[in-house]
Amino acid sequence: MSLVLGLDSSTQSLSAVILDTDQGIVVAGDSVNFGQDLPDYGQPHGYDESGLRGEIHANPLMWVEALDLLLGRMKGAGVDFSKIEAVSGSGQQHGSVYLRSCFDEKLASLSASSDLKSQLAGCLARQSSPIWMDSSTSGECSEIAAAVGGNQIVCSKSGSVAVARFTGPQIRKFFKTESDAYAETGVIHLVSSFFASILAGKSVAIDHGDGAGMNLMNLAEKEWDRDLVNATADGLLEKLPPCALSSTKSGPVSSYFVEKYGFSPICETIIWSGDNPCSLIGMGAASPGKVVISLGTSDTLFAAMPEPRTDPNGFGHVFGNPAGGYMSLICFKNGSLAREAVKKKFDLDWSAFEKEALSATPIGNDGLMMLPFYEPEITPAIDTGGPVFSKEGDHSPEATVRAVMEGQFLNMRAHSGWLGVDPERIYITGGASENDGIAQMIANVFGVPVDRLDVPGSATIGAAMRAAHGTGTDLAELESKFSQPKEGRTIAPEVGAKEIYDGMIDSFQAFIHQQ
Ligand code: XUL
Repeated sequence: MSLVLGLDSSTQSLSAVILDTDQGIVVAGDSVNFGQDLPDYGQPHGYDESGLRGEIHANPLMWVEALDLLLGRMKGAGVDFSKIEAVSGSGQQHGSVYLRSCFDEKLASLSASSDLKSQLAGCLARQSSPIWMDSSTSGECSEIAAAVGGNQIVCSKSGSVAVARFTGPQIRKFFKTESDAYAETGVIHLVSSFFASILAGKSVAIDHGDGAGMNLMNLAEKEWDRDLVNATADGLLEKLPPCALSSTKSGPVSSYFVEKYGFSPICETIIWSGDNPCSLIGMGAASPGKVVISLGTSDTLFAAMPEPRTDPNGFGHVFGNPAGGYMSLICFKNGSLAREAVKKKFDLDWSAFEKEALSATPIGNDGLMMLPFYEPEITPAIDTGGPVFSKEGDHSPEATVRAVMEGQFLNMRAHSGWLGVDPERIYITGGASENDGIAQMIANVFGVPVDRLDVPGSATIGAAMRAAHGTGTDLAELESKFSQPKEGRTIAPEVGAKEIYDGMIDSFQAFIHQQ
């Protein structure tokens, strides 16, 4: 028996899974929902909803408290952490945590008789963490791009044009608006490297997968890019942890976890990566060929890339592939948030959402199109102030359900052409991927069969697979055990559907451009 632990700190929850890599089975798992389990933070969806002008932050102490809660709950349920041989994790991308210089020292002397939150609270140089949903830094993006000679240069160096949610522009805003707190900051971590540091009991590196989502890392050199760093904020290089390969070991787990939860003192920690790079591993898509759509708070479309290739329109990104090489990613902010908004408006349950609405309406929705941008969208970067319909009037719940889904996946199709891949099959993951109606919609819009994997939670599974890979297990062997499509659940496109969507894609794009 060989057990590994994977953790995933996503927008709305912190989840854990334990894999037995010899037997190829999931042996335990649990999850803490920030809004439901830690209501005192007043962040029902995992972030502060009162931010102005596109500012979206979360409380890093909530994440820290969730870690104690999750491990305590699992231990209480009988999980024996002493058998875990390695641990790694996955974090929502781009979010950043600002820590005083005492962070490292504090981590080395954590006492198991207290909790993480009360011991780490004093280390925060900034009380809140900007997360990936933040769109408040367009001014800083322009300043960074101008300082290095334009967005083409930012993109050729970092794999993305300067992007509002990326960490560099967020750091620049902090540097400009809270210069004293910036000066007091000793180290800036991503969500992933922050958690990895807590587990290792010392400040650890940022991996190439998540590091590429900062507009600070030089993609070719896999090191901080001096021009980008200097264009972002004074003295930043000294505040950044090193960049490292995703498979880097960071030593045995901190004694805090040994004493409090019974981990073995020789349990190895592997640095964490971003949720999308971890999902690439969990989906068995580390080698080029598989296209994945992840349906979470955000919807993303990603694939491993043989060579880095950037999006001429500036929406797509190139990140490091945790297995080596590169991956492409396109992120759509209005994922489950938009689907939930429609469900809530009409008080629908999942079966209504899935079946009745789609069977009651024709493919193409009689020409009714919707831009489902409840929140300012990332791809395309547009703020419509809410959903926009192509026809006026009161639309029925059924037509609205179809409209939100057709809008989401037509938008995805319209913005993924630059990848230059013509998938023969699409693999889907994330909470909403279990919904057959959504799976059918994706199959119809893209005109290819859609598959789901046997085990849910590809980011968490991918994190656990990375823990095993980092300690010597062959990735192909792990994929053959944990990344297999669920038998009998392939969804084929309906006859004639693709042709209808082929005919709609130009008018959908024109509809976007009218806004
Ligand atoms: C990717 C992105 C989101 C977050 C969500 O660039 O911003 O998918 O990683 O957790």
